Amino acid sequence: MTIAPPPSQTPDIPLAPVIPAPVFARLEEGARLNLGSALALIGVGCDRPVLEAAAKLFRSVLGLHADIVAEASGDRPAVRLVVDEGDLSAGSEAYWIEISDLEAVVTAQSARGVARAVATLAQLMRVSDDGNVLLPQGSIRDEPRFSWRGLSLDVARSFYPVSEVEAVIDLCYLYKLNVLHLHLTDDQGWRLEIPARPELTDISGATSSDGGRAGFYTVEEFAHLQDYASARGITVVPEIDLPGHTNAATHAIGALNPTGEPTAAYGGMRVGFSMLHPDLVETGPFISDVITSVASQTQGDYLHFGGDEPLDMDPADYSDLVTGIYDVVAKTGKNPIGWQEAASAPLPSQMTYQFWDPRLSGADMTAAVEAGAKVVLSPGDRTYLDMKYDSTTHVGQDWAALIELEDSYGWDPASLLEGVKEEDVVGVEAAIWTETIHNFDDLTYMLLPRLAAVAEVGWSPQTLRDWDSFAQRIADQNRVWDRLGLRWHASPAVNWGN
Ligand code: TNX
Repeated sequence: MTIAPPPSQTPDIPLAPVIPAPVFARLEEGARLNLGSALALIGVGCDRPVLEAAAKLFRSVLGLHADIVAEASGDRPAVRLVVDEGDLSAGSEAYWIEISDLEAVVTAQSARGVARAVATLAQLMRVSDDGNVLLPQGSIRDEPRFSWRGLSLDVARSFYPVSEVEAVIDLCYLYKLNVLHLHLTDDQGWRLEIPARPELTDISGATSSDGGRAGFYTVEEFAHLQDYASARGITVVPEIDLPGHTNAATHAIGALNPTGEPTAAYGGMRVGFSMLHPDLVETGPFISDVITSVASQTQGDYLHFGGDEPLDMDPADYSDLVTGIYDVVAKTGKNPIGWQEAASAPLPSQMTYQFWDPRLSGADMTAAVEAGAKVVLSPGDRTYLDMKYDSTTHVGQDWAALIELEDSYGWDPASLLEGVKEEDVVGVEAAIWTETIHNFDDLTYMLLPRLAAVAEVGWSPQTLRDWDSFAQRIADQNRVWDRLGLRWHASPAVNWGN
């Protein structure tokens, strides 16, 4: 099978009520496929966990039963999910959906493409008054603009247990994000078990930001989270923040400090004061133990080593350490990624930088891009979802901006930064930092609705990006958030219907 590139949506065809907007959708006005009151799912070439993830999403979004069946009995209508590896030219997340009066058929070249189609179907399904699942008849052809569409979750300042991270993964799944970046270490806590260095989690797994929760993921829990994400076409990118933001490490291991003594636990909001020291004998073995362990625990291709805010660090020490850390990561076979400041070190050109701070000059990163490096865009004034919506928001910060829904939505990755073109951009990533966000309700309140806006920035072609259309389509999503019991913010520029 060949999945041809999708035709373009033309202005006379209304956009489907789906976020992110699909590249092409032609849905019938009145004609519906009636799937009955217990949804039947059939997989062809699709692994069991992928089908189970789909069934769970349909169940939670619709409040109705969905089961996985081998074949539909009689002429019971079903949703058929088909992986057909065929010609790979369309990219692994592309999918087709054809909905007739008999069945809904999804075709994709990979389980990831199927996962994206499932998200589209979950948003298109409605439950009729008599309890049947309905889908509009028609066709959809879709594929992402960027290959990296992420959310960075800071579990270091405030810990989020496995069940809550699963719920965050479910939201990423619903909006077709494919990267969950976990910020696992910082000054306030260390959240991933490193078997060779048990003191990291024994001591700094028990600390957090003031008012936040402590805890850590065991090796088994981290593996489980990655499996859970993978069934939804999502890759976990772990971040170990080095060589600054390291107070959790220096609090647990005194030998990382010139005094030989552990630093005090830190629960405040300051950044940039903690660091590793290149001249101490313990520093190299520590970096290598941690990175080697994290790499061996990581299913995905990327490992994030941080590199941000070396504010109090000698620039030569910073550059030495970052270069060394890059080499250790690269030796594990993982692709290194770091925050934009890492571009001040002489790193190889196959590096990926994550842009975040519009206040910094960015000249080093732009020069690195010119030499061939790639960029993930997380502009603080657009995609930092720990920024307050307005001055009255009860949690969050405002150093980058106050960010309403239209601000998260209204930008184009291809023209955000001088010297960074569309082809230099791997994708976009929202980030939520948790110095002030200490529980799940506050977390989803800050994510929703803005996460859906960033998802559309990363997925949909710029030609389909339109605030009025988005505002209309988002106005329907609170139906889903309410059913899931998630707290969300009613952005005033949207006419929330339900
Ligand atoms: C900047 S983003 C940071 C984080 C803070 C965040 C708060 C980045 C690379 N550094 O350490 O948590 O601002 O908004």
